[in-house]
Amino acid sequence: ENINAKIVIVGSGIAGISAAVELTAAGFTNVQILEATGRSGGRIKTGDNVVEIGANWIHGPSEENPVFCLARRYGLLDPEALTPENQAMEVGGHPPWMTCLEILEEKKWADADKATRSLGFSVVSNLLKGECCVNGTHSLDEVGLGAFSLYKTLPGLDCTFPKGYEGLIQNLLSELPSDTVKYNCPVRCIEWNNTETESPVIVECEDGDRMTADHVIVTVSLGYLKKHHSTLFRPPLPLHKLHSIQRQGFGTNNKIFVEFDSAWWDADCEVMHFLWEDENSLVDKTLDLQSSWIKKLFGFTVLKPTERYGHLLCGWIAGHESEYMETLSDQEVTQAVTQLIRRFTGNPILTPKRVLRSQWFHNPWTCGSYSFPGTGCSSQDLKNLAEPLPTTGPQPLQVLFAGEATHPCFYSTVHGALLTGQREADRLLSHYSSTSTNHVLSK
Ligand code: 6YU
Repeated sequence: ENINAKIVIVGSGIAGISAAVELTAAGFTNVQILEATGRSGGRIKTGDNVVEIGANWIHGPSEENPVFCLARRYGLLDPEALTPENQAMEVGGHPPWMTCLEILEEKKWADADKATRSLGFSVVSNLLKGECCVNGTHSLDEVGLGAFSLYKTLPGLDCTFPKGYEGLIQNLLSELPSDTVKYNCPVRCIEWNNTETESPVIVECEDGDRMTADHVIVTVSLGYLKKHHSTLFRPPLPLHKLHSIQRQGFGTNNKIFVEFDSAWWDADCEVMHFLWEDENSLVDKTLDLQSSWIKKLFGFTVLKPTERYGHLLCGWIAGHESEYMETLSDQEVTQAVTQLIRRFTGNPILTPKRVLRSQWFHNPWTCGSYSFPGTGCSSQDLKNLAEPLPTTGPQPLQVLFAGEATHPCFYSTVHGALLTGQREADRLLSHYSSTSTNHVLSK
């Protein structure tokens, strides 16, 4: 059955694309994605040498994970990732915290000499920096513990896409009519509740182009919403929704890739952590960013296999220091990273061949990396973020909301984002199936 309702989707990331695929497959014939940039994928972005600038892993690759199922269907995974053993692996939580708890164990702690205590603090401080990267936050003080427990992990040992995460995007796009996505078309304003036009929503693009729609699915990042909500919606968002947008956290996690001609680390090395002797208190001091931003980098992971990546390290850095790093020139970042590596190895001539960093905070269409539950944020806030406008009345569901930050337990992930696109498509589907049932009944 064909459904003619005009649907506009703002954003061609995984949430927008999954909504379009679902709607198109269900018979909606008038689906248009408007994308601000010249490419699809948003925070899924693969660079040269299969380097992932954005999302890296399938978190919890097992049957319940729709990204895993799609990647398997499209033949995008290594054989190891498909094994039942890999899918059954329960990683749960963060193993380094065991070390952390052991260090802090009361008796050991009380008996420890000054140097051991100081080392203990340096280790904990480093683990906290890593945890800031996982959460995409400046400091764990900004993360609400109540909502933190909402995040759900799935079984399966995290795996990557050997040919790049963007393969998933390309495969999904091939399921859509070729003109579904309009590129370089930033949406400036969504006017809803219009009574003069036949369709209740008018979408205005940056170039002044205006189009009407029956429903608009907004998939822009939470960072973008926080910054632009007041101009993006006319009339403005209801206060309860706005407050939830403000309460939910959105921060920065960036990667710094560093390539060498040959490996100076052991063949079995997977991750290197940098511990600083002077970090013997866990208080977040506002340091001189210019001279000490690099200390926020918790360490490097070694990209494997070498045949695929060469001798490549990936550094991780979150928070304000990460945002400051984005403002530096390539040369300044290279210099800071080179100094760091020389200092920690004691080798004064180690020189990277190439350095490449992500800049998610200054990307005007993302404004950061991903969401985290802010302090004071509850599961009700997550519900409010996903709530469509309006929910009732003669013309409900004019503006719908999808995107990673709107998932109640898989926020900050690709599978979470994908499921939210499907959720909003399903919402429209059931709306139309119930309205058509009404027609049948009223005949
Ligand atoms: C995952 C991973 N991963 C690393 C880094 C980043 C992210 N994620 P999009 O932004 O993609 O799409 C919106 C589109 O809208 C976009 O194309 C815009 O250009 C467009 N747009 C904006 N404004 C517009 C306008 N006005 N008009 C028109 N268009 C407009 N996820 O599963 N595995 O390894 C990582 C990682 C550096 C930046 C990640 C990872 C997050 C995902 O990338 C992200 O959720 C989705 O791609 C978002 O898709 P979307 O469609 O919603 O938006 C315990 C506990 C705590 C909880 N956290 C633990 C989980 C850890 C999360 N891990 C992440 C880690 C890494 C390394």
